[in-house]
Amino acid sequence: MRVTVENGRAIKVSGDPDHPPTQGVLCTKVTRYAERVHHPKRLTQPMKRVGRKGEGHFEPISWEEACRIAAERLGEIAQRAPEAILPYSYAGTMGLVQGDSIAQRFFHKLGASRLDRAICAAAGAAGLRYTFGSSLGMLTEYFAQSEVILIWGANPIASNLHFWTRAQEAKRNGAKLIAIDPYRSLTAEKCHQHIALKPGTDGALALGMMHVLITEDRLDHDYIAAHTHGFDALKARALTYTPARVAAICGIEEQVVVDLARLYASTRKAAIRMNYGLQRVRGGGNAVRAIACLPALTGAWRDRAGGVLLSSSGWAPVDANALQRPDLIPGWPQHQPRIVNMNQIGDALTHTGDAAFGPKVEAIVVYNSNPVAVAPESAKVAAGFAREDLFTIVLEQFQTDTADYADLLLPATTQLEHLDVHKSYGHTHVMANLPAIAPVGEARPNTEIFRSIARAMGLTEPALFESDEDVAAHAFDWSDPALGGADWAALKREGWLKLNIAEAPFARGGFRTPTGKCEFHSEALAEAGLDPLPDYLPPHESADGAPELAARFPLAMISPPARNFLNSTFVNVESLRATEGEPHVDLHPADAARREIADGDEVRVFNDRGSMRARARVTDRARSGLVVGLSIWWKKLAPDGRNANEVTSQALTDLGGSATFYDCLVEVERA
Ligand SMILES: Nc1nc2c(c(=O)[nH]1)N[C@H]1C(S)=C(S)[C@@H](COP(=O)(O)OP(=O)(O)OC[C@H]3O[C@@H](n4cnc5c(=O)[nH]c(N)nc54)[C@H](O)[C@@H]3O)O[C@H]1N2
Ligand SMILES: Nc1nc2c(c(=O)[nH]1)N[C@H]1C(S)=C(S)[C@@H](COP(=O)(O)OP(=O)(O)OC[C@H]3O[C@@H](n4cnc5c(=O)[nH]c(N)nc54)[C@H](O)[C@@H]3O)O[C@H]1N2
Ligand SMILES: [Mo]
Repeated sequence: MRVTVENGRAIKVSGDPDHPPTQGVLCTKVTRYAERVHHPKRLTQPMKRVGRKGEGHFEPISWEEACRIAAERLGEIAQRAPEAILPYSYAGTMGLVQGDSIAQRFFHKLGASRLDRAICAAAGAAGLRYTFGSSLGMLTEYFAQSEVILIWGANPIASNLHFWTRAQEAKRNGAKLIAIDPYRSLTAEKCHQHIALKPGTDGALALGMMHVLITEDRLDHDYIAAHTHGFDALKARALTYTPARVAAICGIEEQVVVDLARLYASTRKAAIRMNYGLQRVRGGGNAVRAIACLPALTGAWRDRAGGVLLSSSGWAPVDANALQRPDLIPGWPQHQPRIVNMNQIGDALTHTGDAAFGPKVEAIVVYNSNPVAVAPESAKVAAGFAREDLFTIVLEQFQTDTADYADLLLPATTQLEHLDVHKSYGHTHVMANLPAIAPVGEARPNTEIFRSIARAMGLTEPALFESDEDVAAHAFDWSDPALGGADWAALKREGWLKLNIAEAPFARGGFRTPTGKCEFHSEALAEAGLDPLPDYLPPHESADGAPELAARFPLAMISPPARNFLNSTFVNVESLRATEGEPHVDLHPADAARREIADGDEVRVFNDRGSMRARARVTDRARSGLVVGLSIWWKKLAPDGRNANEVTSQALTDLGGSATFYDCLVEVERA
């Protein structure tokens, strides 16, 4: 990204035309980044709460005073019960420096609780890890040469524009594009075919495809023999998934399953772009694993335009230990502080503490995240944050729904103001993020805020006081061949570096699993007491998984990203919010008619966990039985002060402990 600066203000951001993966294009929301940075409501001073919790009333204080208050409260708790302190962070910035470097070191040094950062991608990451050994996949540039592209649980026009550019290039060259998504998304409507399966049934569809590949012998036997592990076991499993059975599970036609498998096997230039949308359900880890097995069955990996991509982040040799220093934990590794899953923050903050859970959470420090808006079962999350006896520090750029609950609200810099280094999960370049302008107001980088608090606490551990430059310089294992001998100075100079990865990375095997093969059968899963083979697991909340619940709440709700928002970021940027309008839910005409709901009616979406209001759009974009509420709205910018996470659940996925945002039964009525 290039920034145009005038008199110390960023007036424009634009894509860097020399950067191969993005080719000078920014997505809609990020083109508005300068508007966000200089927004009149940017937080510019440290503040402390006045008035009741959650009211959002603050008064400005000095940084010195803020650090003194933080140091006193955290210091007192750390002496008595360090695990009563909990950090909470995720995707505000995914930079390696402003994400989890000094912050993690600080919490490790205190012996605080650890956070399982599983709100987004953990099920898919586990699925890939058990199959390929890491989050590895096809190189994004070669999708342009594919002949068949399955866009599976992904909406790249909204959420991964640079991939969509490649897919369109392939389309112009004659490739066939197939969207697999319960919803006719912006992307699905531009594909040649849209397979609208029931949410959470992707694992069954992949196993049904395998059934056809096996029974019609559309397999690459040499590839399977040389580079895969456990084919006979997988075959036995897949043979139980006849196209008829799969069609019934997925709510699609039997012939669709057969044709999809045949088309997929018709060329080695068959590419799959999965994305995380399909793994936010109970069986998400297994679904990713099943899909990840497909290119090894047909030998698509032999061609650089064949294979599968969910995340490419594992190609970057990030040195997590150097960044985060788990060795700073007192008593490490014998002593391992408890781990709290961030998806269950509602339960964690409302727990009074016992032997199994450990101490009650007394302090939470939130940075790079807006849990009151983004975490599931929001009423519980808000109830937790509303506790008068919880000491809450929020590092933020804006007064978000979460910031309203802070005792201390500390102003943080944006990417234009601080130094960082990034990997990607959609392409295979690493990038330096250099500050373009001075911090706005008194804002400080996350790193500097944690250094300041550590100093006020009298901590002396040198790792807590390393500069951002020093942290960045150690973010990668520079001796890794993927970096081709480069170092931080080179990365800073060039802005970005392409990782050295073979064009067709698994053409000759070389998976990073214990067997070195693509593991259809995983010994590691068996050892963990889990199913060693991929399988279909019905959603927690579905007619198959919970018939009584489904009788009361017959509609499946998903809440994928709106095009103009980035999770809950950008919702407060007026120009972008104006384009999204107001919270909507899309409902199929048959479901609407049954409830006497007309297009444009205000409706209430509800289940036992809570409810939200939205404007109904009656449209066959949603398959029957499905409700779609594009997200993630700031609660306080929605007419009823609520968003989709009022109804989502804290239940976790099969693998990885991920959130199950799209595994959620509701009922809808006219408000
Ligand atoms: N504009 C925009 N871009 C973003 C984001 C954003 O909020 N806004 N968020 C970023 C982040 S953090 C992430 S993780 C990615 C997420 O981006 P994606 O990985 O693309 O995931 P989602 O948008 O969650 O879902 C994509 C599609 O999956 C569909 N889907 C839902 N449930 C199922 C299912 O069970 N099976 C199948 N096959 N499809 C299903 C949804 O209808 C949706 O169209 O995008 C990133 N990019
Ligand atoms: N219903 C529903 N819920 C979802 C999802 C969904 O699809 N549906 N998607 C889930 C997914 S995939 C994800 S990744 C999570 C994302 O959830 P979060 O990680 O909470 O991401 P954001 O909502 O973007 O909020 C990030 C906050 O960090 C702040 N921020 C940005 N940069 C910095 C910085 O440098 N320093 C500090 N201190 N703050 C900064 C921003 O101002 C913003 O308020 O949401 C999840 N929640
Ligand atoms: Mo995410």
